[in-house]
Amino acid sequence: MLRILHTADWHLGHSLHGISRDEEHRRFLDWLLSQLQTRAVDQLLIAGDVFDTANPPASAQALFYDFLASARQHCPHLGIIVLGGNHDSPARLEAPQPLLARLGVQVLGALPRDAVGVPDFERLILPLKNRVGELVAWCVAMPFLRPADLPVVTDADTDPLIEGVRQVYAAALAAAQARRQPGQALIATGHCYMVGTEISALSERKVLGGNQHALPVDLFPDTIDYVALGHMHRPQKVGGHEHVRYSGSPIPMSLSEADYPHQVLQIDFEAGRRVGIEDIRVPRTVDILRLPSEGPLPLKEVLEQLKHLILPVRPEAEWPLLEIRVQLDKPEPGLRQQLDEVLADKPLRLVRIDKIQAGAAQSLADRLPEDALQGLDPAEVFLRRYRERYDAAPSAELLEAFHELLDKVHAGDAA
Ligand SMILES: [Mn+2]
Repeated sequence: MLRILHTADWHLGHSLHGISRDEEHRRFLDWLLSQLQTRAVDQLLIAGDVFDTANPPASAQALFYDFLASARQHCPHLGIIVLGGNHDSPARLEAPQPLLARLGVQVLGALPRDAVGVPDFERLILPLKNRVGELVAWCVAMPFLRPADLPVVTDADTDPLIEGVRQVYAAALAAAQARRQPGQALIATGHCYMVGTEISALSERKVLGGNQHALPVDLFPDTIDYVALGHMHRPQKVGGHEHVRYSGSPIPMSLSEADYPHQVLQIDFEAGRRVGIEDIRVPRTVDILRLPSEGPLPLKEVLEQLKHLILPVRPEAEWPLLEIRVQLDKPEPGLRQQLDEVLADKPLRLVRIDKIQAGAAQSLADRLPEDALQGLDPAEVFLRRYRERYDAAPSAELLEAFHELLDKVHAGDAA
């Protein structure tokens, strides 16, 4: 028997419209620790984006290391594998490895290389032991792959990025197969964007230079018993494959992710075979309210609704985050003040006002407060403008073209 818990995309250190998520993360980690104990989990896989930024705040690092130390203390047999995501700094994630190895934690921030810079696929292959110390599975512990990690592919008929990733996985899987004995399971990880995944949230940054490089699911041959993926915040199976899964993030990373089911996955193996996958809902500490729930309404109606809103009393750290959607037919300079007045005695935190100007063809900059505009992702601005203009979502091709342009702009910034 081998029991694995798969999670990803914690984004420790995240803040949403200026509000710290530390308390939500702390509560998630407490809950996770209790799950690891009561479910007698053998191995915890964290498939990338542990931190929200390459240089996470001290509070986020403290949360992470406190969790790892507590896990060691309360679950002495637990193995933990930490993979770098596109948000993580590989070097920063790996820096405490000498210390963490003694706590049963293996960290792979980026594709490992030997002293002369040649990829060392053997180091990606980690043995997984069960409670009684038997080696029952192998894990191809693949972190997020950056373009510089990939071999140079010159075949003009293939996409060099996709083909490069394919070669890296093929080499690593071959190394794992060489060690695998009958009765041992094979597990792989990845932090990547796959063909057939639902691109929904704008908080999911794209991988490998754009969504056009979505990876095909046949990257993972049937010899693999389970693929633990990170990067997409909505939990999902890839291309209908039961065993190729994104766990999703444990807390919503943007207001638009409020309705996702937030969960971790438990996968059980018996004699080298996968015998069950269970999703375990993460309890939500802080609710996200988007009002009016039926969509933007005129200010008078919005104020009336808010006035009659009844909410349970909670500690301030648990007050719901509120987005208000209001329809305006003229500029309302006193808007924020009117909303603040009606919300003054409510246990709520207003984080965003979505103002829809009836009819007027204005720029987003005119109808959003400056702080809201700065908080917007360029892709979100594009999507909103497109929706305003054509009353529909842009096609996948158009979105890809947009991301390609965005990459070129960013590449120009970096140069
Ligand atoms: Mn990611």
